[in-house]
Amino acid sequence: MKFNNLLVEKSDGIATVTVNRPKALNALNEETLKELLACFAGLEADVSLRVVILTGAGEKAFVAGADIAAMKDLDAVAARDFALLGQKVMHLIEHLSKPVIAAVNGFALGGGCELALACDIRLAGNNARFGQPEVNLGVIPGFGGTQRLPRLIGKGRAKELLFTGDMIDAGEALRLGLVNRVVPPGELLGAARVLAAKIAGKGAYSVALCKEAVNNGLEMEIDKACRFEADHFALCFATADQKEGMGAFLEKRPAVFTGR
Ligand code: DAK
Repeated sequence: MKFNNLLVEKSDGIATVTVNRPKALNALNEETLKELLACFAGLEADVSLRVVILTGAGEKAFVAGADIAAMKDLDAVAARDFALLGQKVMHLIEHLSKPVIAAVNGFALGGGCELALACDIRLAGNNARFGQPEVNLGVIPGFGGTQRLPRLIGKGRAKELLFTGDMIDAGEALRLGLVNRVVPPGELLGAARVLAAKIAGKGAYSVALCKEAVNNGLEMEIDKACRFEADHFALCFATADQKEGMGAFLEKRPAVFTGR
């Protein structure tokens, strides 16, 4: 599929999706959100894919937010539709059966920070800047920022970022647990690919079940969450990858997983 605002490249079971509106610092307008929806739906259906990397075009921005020019004159109904469209994208990424790694190569503000938050793992270039500056525009985050940010870094820290609209650098984001790792900008995509390749070499089904168990379990009471984990653990025993993984260990050879 051809997109106006996205670049998609696939190799060795890894897809790299680049938001490509560098003149607007990759801001998310309606068309870009709809393309992200179509793109990730296609990635979900592609059984040859193991991991997705999401990044922004150019050296300045991952995504500098929802498109302010496109939002300025919305009425309340259109604003709600726009927020729900963005939330659909975040939900699809968060629940994709394949891990999604955000490679944050500059500004990740507002909807851009929310996009990174919907990913499973965040790597940042040391030029990355994060923030939820919506209060500077007289609005609140609309793509899940008031919910995912406190779940990731804690209520008090999230509230400070949400109430002040302050921008933080990559080092502070690392200290707060907002990103997993910070690397020099020139090494960011390489680091994301190394991590993606490592994950791609594991049993795809077990990785997908890990993602599902973490995502769903965190919203449950602990005993129910552990039962949920046990059921997912049991499901692994219906796969060829479980036989291969355990067999290979006992035969003292590397496992070759097929994702089945
Ligand atoms: N939207 C549209 N255009 C943007 C943009 C954005 N978010 N960010 C940057 N641009 C455009 C600039 O207008 C400029 O365009 P030209 O003037 O060249 O045509 C170009 O990108 C380069 O930007 P700057 O010239 O400003 O570059 P600087 O290096 O000087 O500054 C910056 C970079 C990232 C600090 C600055 O551009 C900036 O502050 N950008 C805005 C960041 C921001 O406020 N992001 C949050 C957006 S609000 C909701 C739904 C969704 C949301 C909320 C509610 N509901 C419906 C309830 C989500 C809200 C947001 O994400």
